[in-house]
Amino acid sequence: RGSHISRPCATTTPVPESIARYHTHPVGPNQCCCAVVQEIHAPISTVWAVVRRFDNPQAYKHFVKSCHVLVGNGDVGSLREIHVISGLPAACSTERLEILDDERHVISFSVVGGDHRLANYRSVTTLHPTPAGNGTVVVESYVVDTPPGNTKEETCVFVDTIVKCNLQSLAQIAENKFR
Ligand code: A9S
Repeated sequence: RGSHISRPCATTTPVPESIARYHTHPVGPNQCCCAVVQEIHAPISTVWAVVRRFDNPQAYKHFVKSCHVLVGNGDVGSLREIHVISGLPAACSTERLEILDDERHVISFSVVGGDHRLANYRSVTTLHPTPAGNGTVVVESYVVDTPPGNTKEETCVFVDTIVKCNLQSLAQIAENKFR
């Protein structure tokens, strides 16, 4: 894709090659790409049941006030419109489900509209068993256009903060369900 170069997203926690391949995105010169890793003390099946619901992101994303499915039944190609709580530099976002793989536990969506500054946002979330085998490691990576007036670093700090909040909330919910 022109000047887009595929490379694995940067993480502070190292991830094995077998996982990194899901988080290798084409990244343009005016885009940035980062990834967040979260360990959850609950089985993959419990975490996946929450994460796979494209129609219900507000179950764990506290910034989402409401979600309406515009097109589809939660299968690939479905479109949703989310409205976000006040205090954020946005009110709504239109998002398309890109991948939903119940075997490999991969979900991906892209932002196709809205009134925010995260143009061309696309994320991939994957679930993996912890080495001990009774927990889940969540890896969520994203690519996004660097908004005019911001640096790549600023953009990654902003988005990482949101994704970390989402994954910490996901951990709490899954751990409470499993307990
Ligand atoms: O929803 C996600 O999985 C991740 C992010 C980073 C969502 C960001 C957001 O919905 C806001 C929270 C409203 C922040 C969008 C698309 C733009 C923002 O500015």
